[in-house]
Amino acid sequence: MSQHALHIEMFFDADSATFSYVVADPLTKQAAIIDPVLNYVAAAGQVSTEGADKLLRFLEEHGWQLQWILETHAHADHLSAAYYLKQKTGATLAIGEGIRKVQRTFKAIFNIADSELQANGDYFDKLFSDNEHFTIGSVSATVINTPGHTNDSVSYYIAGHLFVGDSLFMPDAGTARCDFPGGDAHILFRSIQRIYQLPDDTAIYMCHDYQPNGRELKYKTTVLEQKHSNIHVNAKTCEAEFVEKREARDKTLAVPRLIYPAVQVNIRGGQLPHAEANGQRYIKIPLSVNKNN
Ligand SMILES: N[C@@H](CCC(=O)N[C@@H](CS)C(=O)NCC(=O)O)C(=O)O
Ligand SMILES: [Fe+2]
Repeated sequence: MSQHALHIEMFFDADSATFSYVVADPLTKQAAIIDPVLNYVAAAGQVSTEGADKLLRFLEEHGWQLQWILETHAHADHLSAAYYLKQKTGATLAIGEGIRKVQRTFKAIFNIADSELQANGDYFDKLFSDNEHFTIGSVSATVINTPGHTNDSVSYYIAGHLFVGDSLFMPDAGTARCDFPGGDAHILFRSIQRIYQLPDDTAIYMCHDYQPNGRELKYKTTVLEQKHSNIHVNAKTCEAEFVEKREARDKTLAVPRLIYPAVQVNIRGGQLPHAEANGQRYIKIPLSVNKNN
């Protein structure tokens, strides 16, 4: 196995505070991209691919081929560049099998026709089950289901490196919110216990960092550091204590700025909604009307 040769490169999208990663096996020149971001200006409805093009340039410069596009979950805060990258490279787009539930939930919310979304994992090439193994070139990787933030959340364990999506954040930021449809703080706690079973020196890579108290940007920590000092779940925290803390914080959080555009594109694997009869694609926003007004 070429564990020693693994190359991990972090890319940061400042607009959504999202980390994307290129994980490559230089021996076989095969690579994966985790959680790529599609740039989006909401007011203008303007989609562009600068971030994804940077990833493609990086692969090209190294002579690496994109084998996998891996989503840790259907993101609610940014659009995914997965479909764009898939079109450009022919790579396999994968996500956890819980995406079916997420698709079902949001298909109803957005009133999407069966002809456009079946909610059976369509739009993705590969649905991972819990503990499933796969390889990036000659490097072996394992999928660990880590739901709680969303139903489809997974972490990718790749040769001693764990990409946790939105479950844990840096120790001083704690954990991801659990108040989206399908989110559950009890379930997130149990997912985190699974992560804490991994060896202490396992490197943990964030999907976001919101830089609490204005500290410098951080994207990497270890299982040991999390167990020692995560402000929401350390080695001694019990489930009830976590759930109380998590739910209290969730009540204070605003709806993510891009939740509607992001979710309706990301349940389609990063594809924009079908064009209407006039050839134009639209993003839908379900309105909630205050009856007192
Ligand atoms: N202000 C950000 C918030 C994004 C957000 O809610 N992020 C989720 C992950 S998708 C989260 O867990 N946030 C935790 C927190 O803000 O404490 C936005 O509007 O996009
Ligand atoms: Fe998220």
